[in-house]
Amino acid sequence: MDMARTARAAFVAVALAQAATAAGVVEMPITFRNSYAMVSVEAATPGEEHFLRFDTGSASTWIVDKHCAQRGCRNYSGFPRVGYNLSASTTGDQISPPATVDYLGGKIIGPGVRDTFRLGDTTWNQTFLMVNESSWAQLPGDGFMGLAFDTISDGETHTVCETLLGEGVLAAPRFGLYLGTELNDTHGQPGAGVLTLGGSHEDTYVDGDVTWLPAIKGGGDPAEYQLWRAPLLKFSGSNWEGQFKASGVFDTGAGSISVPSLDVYLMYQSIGWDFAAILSHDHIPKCTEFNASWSVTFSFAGDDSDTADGPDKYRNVVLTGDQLARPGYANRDDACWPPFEPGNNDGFFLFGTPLLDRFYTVWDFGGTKPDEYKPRIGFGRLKKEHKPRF
Ligand SMILES: *C1O[C@H](CO)[C@@H](O)[C@H](O)[C@H]1NC(C)=O
Ligand SMILES: *[C@@H]1O[C@H](CO)[C@@H](O)[C@H](O)[C@H]1NC(C)=O
Ligand SMILES: *[C@@H]1O[C@H](CO)[C@@H](O)[C@H](O)[C@H]1NC(C)=O
Ligand SMILES: *[C@@H]1O[C@H](CO)[C@@H](O)[C@H](O)[C@H]1NC(C)=O
Ligand SMILES: *[C@@H]1O[C@H](CO)[C@@H](O)[C@H](O)[C@H]1NC(C)=O
Ligand SMILES: *[C@@H]1O[C@H](CO)[C@@H](O)[C@H](O)[C@H]1NC(C)=O
Repeated sequence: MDMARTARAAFVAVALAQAATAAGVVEMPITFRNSYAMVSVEAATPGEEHFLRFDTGSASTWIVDKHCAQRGCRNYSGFPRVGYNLSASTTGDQISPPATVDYLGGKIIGPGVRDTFRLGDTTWNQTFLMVNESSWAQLPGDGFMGLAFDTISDGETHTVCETLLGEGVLAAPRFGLYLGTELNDTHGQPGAGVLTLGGSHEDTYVDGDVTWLPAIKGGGDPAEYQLWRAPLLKFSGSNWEGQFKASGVFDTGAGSISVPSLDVYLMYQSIGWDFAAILSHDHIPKCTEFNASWSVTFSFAGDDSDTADGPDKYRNVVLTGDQLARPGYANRDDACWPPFEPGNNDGFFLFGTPLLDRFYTVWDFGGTKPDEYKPRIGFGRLKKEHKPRF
């Protein structure tokens, strides 16, 4: 160990800790607990470590309070929870009355607070909801860290990323995500996965080029960036190709690839499968049917999608059959989950972890201030050694 360097590093760390630091790039190792991907952060003074589920499909950051963690909220997760205690923290303040957040799958209530967050050498003031009611009974941790846009965060709170961006702490206005090789349980330690705030690591993880999907606004009046969303123009398999206009939302908090109900039959038809037979259990997909001889391509709009058939009309995200295999369907090791689920009737495709954990993804704001944002989402094929294992 080079002592001179260590001493210098310690000095720099102390200097940085005094201001809202300029660490530049913040690495958050990912721990899987019962298939939930979690990161940890230290909050309050004195600090306590909290495990948070990071979620690109929502924006609020929240932590259960002591009462909710100890008795007040149901916990069927098998993991204990650490609650946040505002009155025990010398740096915490309440900033707003209770807000309610409704998710697909759960609901929370809690007032907004501001307190110190620490990650390695980086210390900053973070706003979040201090939750006293949560229906996330299976959540194997203390809360969420929302990675969608500030425009939809609740209770006068701001997202972790946009807070750090606003403070000038991040080297680049983006985060990079590699979910790792083990996607169920990393046995109390972080696995290989890492969420990188302020940068991304294509050189380490990506084989070939990154495919960038320009993101679009959606919701709000006037329209604003709310979710990581891109226009989907067609999907195609070996058997069928459909042109249409839908929106694709990328959501690390979703455990499936969910297709608008009206399109799900066609989606299966595109790979030569009959969805009716899957529903009636006449076709229980075997894992051997998921092989590299077939693929499904999601074609998103490129930059000049409005100029008819320009060379950059489509940006393709391709999943081969083997990449879609997820064993365990019908309680059988040799059967794999049907790869697409019928979803909502609102015309959007929800791309959850079955797609996102197959790629290195980069979530780029494209600017440091909201009025400068030009967001895009990057997909890079994983190098062989970084592919998830099953
Ligand atoms: C949550 O689950 C853990 C692990 O089973 C347990 O220790 C804890 O008591 C539970 N909490 C509640 C409020 O049930
Ligand atoms: C995932 O981990 C849980 C908890 O350790 C275990 O009960 C379950 O069998 C695992 N599932 C798979 C598919 O490995
Ligand atoms: C919260 O902190 C206060 C002040 O330190 C303490 O009196 C109280 O017991 C703590 N509450 C819980 C539930 O731990
Ligand atoms: C957090 O906010 C408090 C109160 O405004 C301020 O005194 C403190 O310096 C801030 N800390 C950081 C790390 O920005
Ligand atoms: C949670 O806090 C709200 C607002 O302070 C309150 O109305 C509600 O009763 C609390 N819930 C529980 C379970 O304590
Ligand atoms: C590959 O998958 C296709 C479609 O599910 C299937 O018809 C074919 O038999 C599989 N090939 C092998 C070598 O298993």
